[in-house]
Amino acid sequence: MTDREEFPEGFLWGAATASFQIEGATTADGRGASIWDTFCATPGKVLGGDTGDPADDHYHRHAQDVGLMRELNLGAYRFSVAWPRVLPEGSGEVNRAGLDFYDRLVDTLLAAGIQPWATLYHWDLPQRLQDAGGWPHRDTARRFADYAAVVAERLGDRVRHWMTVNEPWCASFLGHHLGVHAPGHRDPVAALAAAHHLLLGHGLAAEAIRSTGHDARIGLAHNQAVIRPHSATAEDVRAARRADGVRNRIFTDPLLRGAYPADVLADLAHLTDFSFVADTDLAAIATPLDFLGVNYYAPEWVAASAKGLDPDTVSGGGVGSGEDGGGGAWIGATPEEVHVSQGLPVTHMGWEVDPSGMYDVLRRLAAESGGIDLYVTENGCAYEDTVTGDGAVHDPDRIAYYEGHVRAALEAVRSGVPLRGYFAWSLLDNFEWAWGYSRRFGLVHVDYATQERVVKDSGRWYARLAGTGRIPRR
Ligand code: GCO
Repeated sequence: MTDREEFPEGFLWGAATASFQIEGATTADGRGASIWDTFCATPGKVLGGDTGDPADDHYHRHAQDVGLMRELNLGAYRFSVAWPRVLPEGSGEVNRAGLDFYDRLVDTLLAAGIQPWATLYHWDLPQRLQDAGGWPHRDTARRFADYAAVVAERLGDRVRHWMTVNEPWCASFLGHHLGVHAPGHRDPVAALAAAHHLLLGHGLAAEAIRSTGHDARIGLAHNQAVIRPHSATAEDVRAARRADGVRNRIFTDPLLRGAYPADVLADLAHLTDFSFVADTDLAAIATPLDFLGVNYYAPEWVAASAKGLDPDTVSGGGVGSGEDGGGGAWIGATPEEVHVSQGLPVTHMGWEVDPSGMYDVLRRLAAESGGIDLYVTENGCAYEDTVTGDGAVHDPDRIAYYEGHVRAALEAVRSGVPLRGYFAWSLLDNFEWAWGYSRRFGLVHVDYATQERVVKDSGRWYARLAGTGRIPRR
């Protein structure tokens, strides 16, 4: 290892996106409807009534965007496959035109010397499967494995790295408990069943991918929260344990240990007896991971109650690690438990900027995951951007965010964490879920009216980092 500014030789630098957030073309070439198309069409659910069109029209502009990836010196590109493009009804007949798009994308990436890293589920469940019960319904896990097999059969000769599910916490709890993501339900028991079936779907899909016989390395992208007690009181420490259980360990324990944590089962006993878990499920979920993807944005602080705290600094539990949870109590929280902001600088999402959380999350997951490779599969920030008269986007805050978090990641690597790569979120400004197009995370600015792309100063900074493995001096 060289000095404190340089990553190890071979460290992988990439950028990440997701199908619904960038592709547009929501009805092109046989694509079926997803739950996010339905959610967007439901008045009041998405800011400004924004939808998945036009997004970045990536479906038609992928070759141009791969050119931008080359300009940024990316070694890898993390994208997601839209299930409803491949199986418009969620199961049954394959839409060849849908698969053909991903075929073209993969070939274009390989021709550019960029590794394709594919996420199979980044929240765009086919509506037809939602109509049949969605993730609270066990059969959806099996349909997911069938879909994974179709995609892996077609792309597995060229795609080596697979993430089955992106952020099961968001898909289950934001979608089924807080209701701020599709399908917009507020049913804690259904949310817990959805969380379980997303994990089961991961396990079954991993088996399906491996059964193709292609050389596959399989992981999952988990948004592990860094949850800190607001104070050292026993009550706040207990609140942090409880929040950590339902935010993190309810996923990492089944994945890494093959069991749900006893304290979480006890904390949730008033809601469910977990009878939706079948005898063979946890063995399937705990199938060995080849790597673990870590999506990290911001730490969060919790307290047992708002008593004595500045009311302007507290919000309902359940606002996970930087996700737009929007308040409400996290699963199983007492009515009093809250999140407490610390008055740190915030991004345009209102997420507090504290790079030490990156070091903490990597150290913790390295300790819990038994030495498997870790990749930061998402890290980035939203700030308000404008294209200046000289046709540039000057975004010093975003550069500062990346520099701080990449430096923290390097410190983790120097401490022995087996972090093998980092994917910036995101390559392009894109559809930020319930925030619509109002939040810009891209290294590249997108004018949604003209579809013009402009590489931001942060994109130029990242290109120097990705091209040298050294943290650029400013
Ligand atoms: C997530 C998703 C991304 C988001 C990004 C910013 O982590 O929520 O994977 O789709 O857009 O994280 O919120």
